[in-house]
Amino acid sequence: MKIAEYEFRIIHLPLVRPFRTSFGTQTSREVLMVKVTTAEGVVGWAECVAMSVPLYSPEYVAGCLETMQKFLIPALNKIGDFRAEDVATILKPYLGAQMAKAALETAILDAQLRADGISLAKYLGATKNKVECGVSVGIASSMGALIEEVSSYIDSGYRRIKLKIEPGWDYEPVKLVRETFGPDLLLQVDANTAYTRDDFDLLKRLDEFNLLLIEQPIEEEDILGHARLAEYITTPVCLDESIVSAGVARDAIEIGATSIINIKPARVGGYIEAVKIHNVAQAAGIPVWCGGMLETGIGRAANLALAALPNFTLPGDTSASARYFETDTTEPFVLVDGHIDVPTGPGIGVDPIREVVDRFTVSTEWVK
Ligand code: NPQ
Ligand code: MG
Repeated sequence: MKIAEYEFRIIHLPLVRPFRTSFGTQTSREVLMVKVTTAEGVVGWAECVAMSVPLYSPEYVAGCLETMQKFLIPALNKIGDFRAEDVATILKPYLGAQMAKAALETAILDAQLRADGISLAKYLGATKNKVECGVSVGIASSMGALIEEVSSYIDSGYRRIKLKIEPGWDYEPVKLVRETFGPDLLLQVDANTAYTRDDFDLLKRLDEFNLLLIEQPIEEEDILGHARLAEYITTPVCLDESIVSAGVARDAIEIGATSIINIKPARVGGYIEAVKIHNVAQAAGIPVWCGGMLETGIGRAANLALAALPNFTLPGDTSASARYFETDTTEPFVLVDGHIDVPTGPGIGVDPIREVVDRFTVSTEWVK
């Protein structure tokens, strides 16, 4: 396959409500969209999940765009004719940049699968045609606002609630949600690295709430610290930020740092590496679930394909379009009885709505 042109669009989409985590508050989503066109005229799409500012990961929108333009695309152009399966190997000399690499690989894979008439779900090894969905709930402005928001998601049918926590917003809100909605609610928490090795006693207090898991309580590099915590508390520890490759996943499992894994394809360089993590975890008896990065429909479609693999046994952060956006870049994904359908068309199976993308575009660039 030969790529004739890369198109980059930066779009700004307003969020339906501010999303507060331990690392900041987002009120709109800046998204870098990637469109590739092959020499035969087949188009592929992906979105880069990096945020505007390097708060969740070291990557950020402007940096990803520069990395792709300056290093990654020239490396691909030097090879000229390649398959999507070759992209990771071609780009390997350039360190890090998982989100930038994932966006390019996914757009190229989408074009390849459209040309071959195969859906991404089938290509990755999906065994389900719909996936069970959870929702991530930001740090609220008050206890009342929290209960109102969680109530509305439960009423919409979400099968699992994830509360964002940070020091000062942990024990009390979790207790209130557990008491309000009862013992059967699937409930988990995500700290986005907000705690340290000195907070283990505080985190142990959450054991009484029978949580499904605690996600990434301490810093990304401290995998041993997570293993120590996992021995100290009964709530299962689930790594997110720390898992940057299948190799790290294998090691983290082996030392007992993670008994469940949040898989985000963009955090590990793409869907092909994500399937490797799925397989490593499956072989070790470790369940996985699909994370979310406030993707628009383009990224959401691809995540749903991945979440349809057999070891994705817990509901993911693959929420409906309406959780984040009033207007999505594709036809909206809707929650039906707690599930979202996995797209079945070739490639990611959805197309951007031209008029919507144009309306929210703030800049466009092309690279041949
Ligand atoms: C997580 N996502 O699991 C992330 C973190 C996150 C759904 O909780 C803009 C772009 C804002 C990406 C906020 C969820 C974000 C973002 C939070 C990702 O850790
Ligand atoms: Mg997380």
